[in-house]
Amino acid sequence: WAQDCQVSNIQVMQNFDRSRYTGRWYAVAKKDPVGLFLLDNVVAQFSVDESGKMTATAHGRVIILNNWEMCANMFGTFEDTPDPAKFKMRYWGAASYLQTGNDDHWVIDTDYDNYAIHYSCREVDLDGTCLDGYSFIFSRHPTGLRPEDQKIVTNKKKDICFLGKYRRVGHTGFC
Ligand code: ODT
Repeated sequence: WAQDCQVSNIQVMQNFDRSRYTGRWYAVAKKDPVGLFLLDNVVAQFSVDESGKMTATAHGRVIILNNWEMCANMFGTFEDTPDPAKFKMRYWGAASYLQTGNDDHWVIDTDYDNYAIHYSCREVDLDGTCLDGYSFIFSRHPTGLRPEDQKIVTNKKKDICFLGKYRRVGHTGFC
């Protein structure tokens, strides 16, 4: 099908299995939203609680008040939707001056063991395309994506109309 960049037509992971998604994911690339927050050294840890709800923690280097660099510890709870791969993520920081919000959180694709592609559109334009969104490419490996996963990820970046908009997310040990 022709890729038309309509947010409502974006294909997400089929039969998403939240329990296989649990554990640590290293961000290797990010497409930033307007007013970016997490800069680098981003690691997310997903869990499923007793009631089956997905939760997560994340940390990453941020700069707040324009010049104060710190490691932000963040928390998120995920509200289910009729599509098992689409969630609403409510998030907040360990400290009150960190960002809070309620974003869409879609899992576009994952093999659970190596790579995952996350997508969030914060603002849909009048024409149905995404005006302000962000996306993380995650790897189970702190060293990055395996060569065999890179093509899959590139294709998915194209499908979500973010190809060429990512930057590499480094892991320097700051957090
Ligand atoms: O960094 C930005 O520019 C915007 C994103 C800020 C959201 C950070 C909230 C993290 C809350 C804990 C959840 C972890 C799950 C992370 C998975 C994907 C990225 C939100």
